[in-house]
Amino acid sequence: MDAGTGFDGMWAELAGIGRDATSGGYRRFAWTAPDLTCREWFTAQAKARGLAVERDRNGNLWAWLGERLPGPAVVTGSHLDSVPDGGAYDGPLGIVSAFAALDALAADGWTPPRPVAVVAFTDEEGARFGVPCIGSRLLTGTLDPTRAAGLRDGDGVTLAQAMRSAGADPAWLGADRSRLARIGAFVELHVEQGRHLANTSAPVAVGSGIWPHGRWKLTFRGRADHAGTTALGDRSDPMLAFAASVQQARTAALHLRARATVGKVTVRPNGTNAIPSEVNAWLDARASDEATVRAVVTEVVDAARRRGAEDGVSVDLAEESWSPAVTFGGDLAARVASQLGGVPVIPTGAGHDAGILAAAGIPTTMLFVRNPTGVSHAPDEHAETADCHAGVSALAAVLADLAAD
Ligand code: HGY
Ligand code: MN
Ligand code: MN
Ligand code: MN
Repeated sequence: MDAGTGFDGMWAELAGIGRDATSGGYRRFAWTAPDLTCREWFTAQAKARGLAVERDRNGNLWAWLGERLPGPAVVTGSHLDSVPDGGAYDGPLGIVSAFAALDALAADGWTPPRPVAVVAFTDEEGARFGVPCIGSRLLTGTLDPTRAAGLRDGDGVTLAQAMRSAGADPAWLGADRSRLARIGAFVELHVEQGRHLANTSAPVAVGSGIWPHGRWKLTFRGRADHAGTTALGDRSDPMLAFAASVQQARTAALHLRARATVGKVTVRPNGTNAIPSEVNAWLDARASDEATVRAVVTEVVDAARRRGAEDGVSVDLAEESWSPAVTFGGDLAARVASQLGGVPVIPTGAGHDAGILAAAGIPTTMLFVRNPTGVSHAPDEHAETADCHAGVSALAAVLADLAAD
């Protein structure tokens, strides 16, 4: 069966959910209406294939083929949620490709000797509640369920409230060790977020690992006052220490060969003619090793505090999430690469649920589909249909190979 047959129809359906007509980007935040519609789509696709569907204690969706078969499960999947104005492929490509790969295998008469599952992890981007990979972190016991339940979105709604509003019970949030123990291998197919493949003839690559990375909240507290009547010498303007932090993030990233981004800021009271009382900014820092990431954060905070000291502005730092460096199981990555006929093996600076499972000891690898723009977390993210089909064929081959163990 041509891998594309099942893919194209599913892709057209899913790509229409949660797309913002103005920006062309997606706004599928965890437990909001677009996310719930995507979940309904997932459930319908699974049922249409006779797969047993379940939502686990943490809100992750699982579609099982041969659930009662003996042996460790081969699991594939990704996420359905997005960043604000995200691209179409980040997450959904892995889900649609998983169903399409099972279609292609079924059409070739394949029946799994072991359980196989498609999983949609909840809230991978952390766009609403601030912590990425909430579903896989809770599954693996690497996120405290009480902290998770109490995480608030920009409107003050907690994760627990959002789950209840969607008919899910947050009381059961927590490590799911028996489920984790059932996973023999995990493969996540994902659009490449970057340009390793863009200038090559390879439509698909294998992931070698994920850079360590984290998120920190910086709080700058000054004193609100009138923009027109307050002399400069009388101000405690938190915006200045904030500006110093952003400038230092770039300076540090340059000389430490790291990546640092401040993409989210809130200002209180946020008035054109009022000196702010408080600025909150979120730093995303990543590098090839943990020490370098931490060095970036230290430089940023030190620069902010130097400026803050001049203005009587305090600077507080809170680590919101940490994702350790991950090397995908050497034998699994090498095996997948050989299975696919020697495709490139590339690292990624992007975080994934695959990284969380790998860090929990699950044999894990990733397949990346070429992105000609290299752009991600933006509407210009793209993958050619032919490359998506190549990804489906590669995933089908890998799933069959792993299930044959
Ligand atoms: O932020 C990331 O690295 C991923 O796309 N969630
Ligand atoms: Mn992403
Ligand atoms: Mn992703
Ligand atoms: Mn006034």
